[in-house]
Amino acid sequence: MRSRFILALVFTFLGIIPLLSQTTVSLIGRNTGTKVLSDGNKIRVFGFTHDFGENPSVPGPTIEGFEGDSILIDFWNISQGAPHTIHLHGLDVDQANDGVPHLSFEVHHMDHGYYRFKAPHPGTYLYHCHVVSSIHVQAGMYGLVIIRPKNDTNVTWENGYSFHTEATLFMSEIDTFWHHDSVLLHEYDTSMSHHMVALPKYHPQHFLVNGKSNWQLDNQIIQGKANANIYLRLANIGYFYNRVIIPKGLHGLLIDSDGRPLPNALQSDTIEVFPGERYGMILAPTEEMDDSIVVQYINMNTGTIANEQAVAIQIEGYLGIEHPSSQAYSLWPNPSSGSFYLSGAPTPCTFRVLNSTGSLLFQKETTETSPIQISLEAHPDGIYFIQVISAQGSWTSKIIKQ
Ligand SMILES: [Cu+2]
Repeated sequence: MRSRFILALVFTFLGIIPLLSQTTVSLIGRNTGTKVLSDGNKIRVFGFTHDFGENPSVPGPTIEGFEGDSILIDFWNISQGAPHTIHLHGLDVDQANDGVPHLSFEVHHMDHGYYRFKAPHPGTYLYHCHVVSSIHVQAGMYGLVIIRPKNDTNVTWENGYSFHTEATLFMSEIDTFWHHDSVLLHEYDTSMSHHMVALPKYHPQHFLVNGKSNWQLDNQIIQGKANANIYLRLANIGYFYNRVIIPKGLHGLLIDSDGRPLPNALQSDTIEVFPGERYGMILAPTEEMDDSIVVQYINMNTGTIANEQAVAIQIEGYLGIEHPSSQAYSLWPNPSSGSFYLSGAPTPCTFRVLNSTGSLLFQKETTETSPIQISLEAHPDGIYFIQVISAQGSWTSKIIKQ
C-alpha cells in the first residue's frame, strides 16, 4: 500500500516536470538539407528543424520565449554523421547546458539531449552547433533566440520603448565550396578542445539576410506606418561584418546591444554588426516613404566591401520622395592599441566617443579634412562606440581597443 503511494507520488512528480518548463522546443539536427541559392544552384546544408519529416531550413527555426520562462530544448540528432550540440550564444547558461563539446555533452546520431536555460532579459540571442563550429555553422546549423517581455509584447522590455511592428535582419554568408561533402563530412574527435580539421579558405559568393539574397529578398518587405515605431533586430552569424544603413527618414535609434539595453540610446542611421553581435533599433518613420535598408558585407581582414544587399521598407502611402543614401565613413585600424583614424567624414562634423555602456567620454567638433585621429591612449582596453554627427546624418561604429 505504502509502496503504491510512493509510486503514485513519483509519477505525479514526473508528470509535473514538463509543466515546470514553461516552454518546450523540439529541435532536430539533420545533415541532409538542400538550399536553393539565388543563382538557382542547390547546395547541401546541415541544419535544424522542428519536425522529423521536414528538411532543415537555414537559418533554423527561431526559438521564442518570455522573460523569466524556463526553456527546455529537446534536441534530437538524426544525421548519420558527426555529433551536434546546441550552443546558446549570449545566454548565461551553465556549462553543462552550453553545448561546447569537450565541456558539455554532445548528441550523437539517433540520440537526444536536453538543453535548459532560464530566459534572461528580453532581447535577441543566437544558437548554433558547437561541434567543429567553423564548419557546422557555415553548413547552416544556426538560428535566433528571441525573448520578449512577460506582460506586454509591444514593448522592447519593461518600461522600454513601445513599438507597433517588428522586423529582423539576420545576416550570414555562404561559400559553396564549404558545402562539398569533402568539407562537410569531416573527421571528428570531440574529446579534444580543438579540432584538427583543415579548413578551406573562406571566399563566400552568397550574402544572406534571413537566409535569402538578391531577388529572393523581394518579398521580405518591411512594412510600417508613419508615426508608428518599428523594432528592428539585427544579428550577424557570418564571418564578415555588416554595415547596416538605415534611410534617414526612419530616425534610427540604437537601443540595445547583445541582449542588454544601452543606458543611453544612440541616434544612428549606420550601424556595424560584427560576427556574433546583435543590436536592437527603434525606427520611427514620421512620413510616408518607399526605400531600402542596405546591408554591406565587409571582409574582417581587408576591410573591403564584398557585397551589398537591400531590404525594401515601405511606410504606408508612398509619395515618391527620393532619399539620398547614407555615406559610409571608415575607421581604422580596428582593433587598435590606441589611435584610430576616421576618414571620409563630412565637414564640419562632431565625433563623440562613448564607452561600452553608452556613456559619453569626450566629443569634438571638427572642420578637419580627413583623416581625423582619435586617441584612446588614456582609456583602458575594451569596446567603445564612435559616433559621427553631421548635417548629412549620424553614423555609429563599434571599435575595440586592445
Ligand atoms: Cu553540428
